Amino acid sequence: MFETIVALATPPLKSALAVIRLSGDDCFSIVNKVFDKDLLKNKTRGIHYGHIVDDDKVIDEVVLLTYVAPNSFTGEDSIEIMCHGSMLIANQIINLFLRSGARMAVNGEFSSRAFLNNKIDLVQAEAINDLINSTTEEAKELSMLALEGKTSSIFRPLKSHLGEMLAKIEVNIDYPEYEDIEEVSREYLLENSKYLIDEINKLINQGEKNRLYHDGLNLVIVGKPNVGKSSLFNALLKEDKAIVTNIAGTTRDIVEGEINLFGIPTKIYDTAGIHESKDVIESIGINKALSIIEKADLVIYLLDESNEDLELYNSIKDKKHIIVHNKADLVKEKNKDYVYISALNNDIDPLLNKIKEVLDIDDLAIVPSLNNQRQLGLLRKMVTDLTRAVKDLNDNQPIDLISVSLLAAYNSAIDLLGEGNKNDLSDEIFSRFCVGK
Ligand SMILES: Nc1nc2c(ncn2[C@@H]2O[C@H](COP(=O)(O)OP(=O)(O)OP(=O)(O)O)[C@@H](O)[C@H]2O)c(=O)[nH]1
Ligand SMILES: [Mg+2]
Repeated sequence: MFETIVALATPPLKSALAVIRLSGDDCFSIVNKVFDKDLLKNKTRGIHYGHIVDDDKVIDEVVLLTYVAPNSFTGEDSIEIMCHGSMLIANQIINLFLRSGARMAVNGEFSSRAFLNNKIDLVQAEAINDLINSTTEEAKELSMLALEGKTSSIFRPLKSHLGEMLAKIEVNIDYPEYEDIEEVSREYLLENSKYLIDEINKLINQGEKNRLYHDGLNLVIVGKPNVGKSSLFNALLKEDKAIVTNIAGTTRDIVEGEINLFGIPTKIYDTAGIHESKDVIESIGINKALSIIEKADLVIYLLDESNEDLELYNSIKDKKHIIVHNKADLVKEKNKDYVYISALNNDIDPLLNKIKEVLDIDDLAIVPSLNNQRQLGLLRKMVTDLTRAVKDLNDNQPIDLISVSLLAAYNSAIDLLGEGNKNDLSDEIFSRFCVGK
């Protein structure tokens, strides 16, 4: 029994049309109370034109889409109302439904109902939110793969494989007296645990790469004064945003910009040139530059023909970084191992190619992947549990003990798809969604 929920599914702004959504056992009877046609006489999936009325007063002329359980997104009886896109009208209609017995939906409650009613698994539910938040074509494609269930279906066979191993152990432990039951061998468990570890590690690698499409990338440009950081920033942004002059110490504050870098939503930070400075303002800028390195997923350490600054190099060397030589137009003899660019001339392709290489983007074809923190965390936990099983098998530990580790891995697989205790999971995950989704 599900209470009937209602929410505005479109943005709360003036627009041509607004969509109000209801879902739950009573939605036909609730809407029927304020609609000037009888929806209960013939409860079917359909489109209905009519008026929303409050006693005799017409609130709006609307079109209703009706869905009958289980053939709806949520798996429940659902109705979508298209009204005129005035917030006054939308609020009046929603208030009528609230008075008639519906309650306001909380964030993500429609998706959470779809999940609770087994219309979608948890990976698909998370994809709905990813889809809405996608800012690049690639991120959208990844979300669609997950929403269509393709991502879950690359994982399900691994879960079944593990389930089969556990079932074999179970039979052996429960019925040791039956001689005709094939004894589960240590070799079988070892071989299959190793196989699963390899396969899950492949999923983790792919997920880590694809995660960037959703999470984005922070790219920080650092270097000594005057090497051309702001020029490179502008070239990447294709816009004259940062001030460029031939005076060392031009950039003081951090300048930020956003670009779509091979489908990855990327924030770029231009920083003050790092050197010993007595100037108070410049020193603050330099400290800001050093602290933003902490936030970087990728640092571009820009040099010109002047010497490298070892101290600066030390502060970035533990980060993923690329050393780039700017002002290639002035260089007579090039070192074949260096990445050369000329920011001034917008000649930055060698850097873009290097970024692709460092982020392994050529392999980043859009394939189904488990790529959010929750999913990756559970995959890593599975690897840890399976690795313990392998170690215990090698140490000749009892099969009971090994089954504990395998069962722990299996439970993570269940959590990943959201097949365990659904109510435990849903609140935290769905609270990140929009209302009406
Ligand atoms: N020849 C040449 N000059 C360049 C190139 N890139 C930048 N410059 C020049 O180098 C000078 C400094 O450029 P900026 O981009 O302001 O350097 P910056 O690293 O941001 O400098 P600060 O903000 O002072 O740290 C300017 O005169 C640019 O025109 C390049 O590829 N070739
Ligand atoms: Mg600058």
